[in-house]
Amino acid sequence: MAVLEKKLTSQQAIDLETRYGAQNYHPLPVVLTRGEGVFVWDVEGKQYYDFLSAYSAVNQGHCHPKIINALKLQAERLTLTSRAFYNDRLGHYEKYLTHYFGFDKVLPMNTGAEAVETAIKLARKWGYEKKGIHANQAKIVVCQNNFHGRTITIISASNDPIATENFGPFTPGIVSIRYNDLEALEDALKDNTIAAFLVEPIQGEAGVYVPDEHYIKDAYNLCKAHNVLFIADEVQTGIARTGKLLAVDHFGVKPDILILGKALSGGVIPVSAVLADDEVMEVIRPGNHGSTFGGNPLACAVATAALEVVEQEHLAENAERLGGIFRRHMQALVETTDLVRLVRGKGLLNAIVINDTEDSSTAWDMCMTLKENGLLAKPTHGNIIRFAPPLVMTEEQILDCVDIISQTVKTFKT
Ligand code: IF1
Repeated sequence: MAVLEKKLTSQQAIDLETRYGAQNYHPLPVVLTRGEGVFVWDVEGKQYYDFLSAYSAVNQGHCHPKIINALKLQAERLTLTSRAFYNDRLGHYEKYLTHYFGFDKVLPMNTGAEAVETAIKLARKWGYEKKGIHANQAKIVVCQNNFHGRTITIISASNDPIATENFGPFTPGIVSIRYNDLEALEDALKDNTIAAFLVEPIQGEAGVYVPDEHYIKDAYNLCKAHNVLFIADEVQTGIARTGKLLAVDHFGVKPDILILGKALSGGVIPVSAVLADDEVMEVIRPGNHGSTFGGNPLACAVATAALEVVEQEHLAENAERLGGIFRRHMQALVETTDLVRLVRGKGLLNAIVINDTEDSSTAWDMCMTLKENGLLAKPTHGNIIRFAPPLVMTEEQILDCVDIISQTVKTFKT
């Protein structure tokens, strides 16, 4: 008989992770056991609003029944064939996904970092075979304070010491410039060995930095003028999170390469994707790239359901509307206390900046009190708290959360 797992207390679960797990995170001390929609519950049965959504992977809400049902049906039929053979799900999914986002082709992968690596390889190969850059000279331009993942090549583009210290040597061919600075980009693009510009349309991890209104469009135009590919990393900002299907839709740009992840699967299993038109994607030929699980039938079924939910439940429109309500109430809070300097964001990707030093514990302490008050959020970079609930929230729920946040902030003194 299967040994029934003893029900753990929160502390017991935390102790197990401390004893047996690599300490590569510093989680908030809450142990979750169930999720449904906008709510999660800890092992003691306490209910919380999830205001992080697994960093925008659970846009459709926890355990969305339509997505879970698609998972179950496919899981009992065929989960993985590898790409050594065809299967009856991948072509269907590729057609659905490319039409959904308006590209000719898709290269399916699993995690966001893998998709970013894929985009970098694709851009370099395009640089050699289409732009005529000399062998091994291709460069990629990235922005300071970016977050694109944690592989060696991706952290080679990072200026965050915690992400890079003692992981060298780093991948060459990466040029880092200031975000939201068109002159810096124009200057970098004078180098004719630049193959691509890789950018987050809104910098998530850096603290939800929304660039100037024309930055993304002008950056795209600069790239076109210099025969450089524009790569949008929408792993966090995509899939309706910012109030449009893609964050680039706010700026009227269709990227040459689009990177998706996280909520592409509704947070059910890892699914990512790189989309491009034929002129770019045709440089990839059999054997150049791939992954065991890339485009597996289970991922195809789950991602199709996850995207259908986005469309059928009008999640982008909901994020746009509720995001506006949320920021208006947060702005009212900013005006009543010195403790919160500002609120910024788009759709339901928002953040408040705490009026304290980066190394202060105020933001963390605030998140600990929010937890006590039934709302889970986590600081990013010291004094910034990101607020990113599932996009299935109702107006009543977002107003309830505004109350929790406002009441919590007011218990802190400047
Ligand atoms: C962690 C951060 C967010 C991403 C963008 C690619 C990836 C991510 C724009 C890589 C992943 C995740 C990683 C996760 C926490 C979270 C995160 F805090 F790390 F930076 F969201 F801001 N591009 N972001 O945001 O995707 O390989 O993780 O699937 O590492 O703890 P991944």
